[in-house]
Amino acid sequence: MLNAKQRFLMDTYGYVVVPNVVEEDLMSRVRQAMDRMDRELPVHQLNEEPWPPGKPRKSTGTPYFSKFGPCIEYDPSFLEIAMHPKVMAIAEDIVGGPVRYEEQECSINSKHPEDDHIDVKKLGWHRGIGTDFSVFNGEGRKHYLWIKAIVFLTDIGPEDGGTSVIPGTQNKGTVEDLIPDLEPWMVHRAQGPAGSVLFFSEALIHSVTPILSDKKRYIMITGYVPPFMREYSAEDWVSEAFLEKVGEKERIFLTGDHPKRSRYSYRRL
Ligand SMILES: O=C(O)CCC(=O)C(=O)O
Repeated sequence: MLNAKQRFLMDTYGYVVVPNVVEEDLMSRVRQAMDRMDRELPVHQLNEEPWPPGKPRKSTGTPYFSKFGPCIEYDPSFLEIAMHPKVMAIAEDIVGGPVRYEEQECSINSKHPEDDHIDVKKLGWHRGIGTDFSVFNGEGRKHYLWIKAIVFLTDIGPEDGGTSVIPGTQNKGTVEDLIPDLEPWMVHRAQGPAGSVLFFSEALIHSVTPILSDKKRYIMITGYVPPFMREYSAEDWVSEAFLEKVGEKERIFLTGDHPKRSRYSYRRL
């Protein structure tokens, strides 16, 4: 559960970084699986063919940036980190009820030789959901319908490529209107020691940030929604073969289908 300060930060800025969430043993297994995936998967070439649901893919692959998604089926530690009890408890607290898995991506990045400063106007700003329908009020507080949790698998300091966000944009503002006049002080960069988790509303405008230090950054990103929301894209669905291999608790999380509760019984206590 978020404490009062963390709830204040979430509601004011649209994000919060919670320290000491994930243990080193699990992070180490996840990093090793990511390194293996980096060696094994070729870079996906865009073509017209639909991508099979859940099949792990390297969507970006340069010497400085490898991004994978979907990835949850690649290694058991990926589902384990998505369902980490502390991460799930905070995700449910922010969303306001049981959560369904929405998507999972992870990335390994390091400094590009040409990056020596950050120009905030040139970052890859985006959001996944509009401000109007990404939030609801319940029992005196705000809840967010689509959130992401980014687990820092390595320490992230000021120069280490922490996710850039424009605080407050979970409530208002558009990329088109804000970016031409954006100034560095309007941007926060999420930082914290390994094991911290950045939780944010997908309505918050955010971006990958160039790394200026010589540190390699590993992060795991999982999206959470209430069970009644539809999947963002067919590629993020998990495969039937994967669902057959997991237990009931995992299947409920991955599909949103509960044997005893309809999807819309959410929050009907
Ligand atoms: O890599 C990051 O820091 C940001 C990831 C991102 O932009 C996203 O999850 O949409």
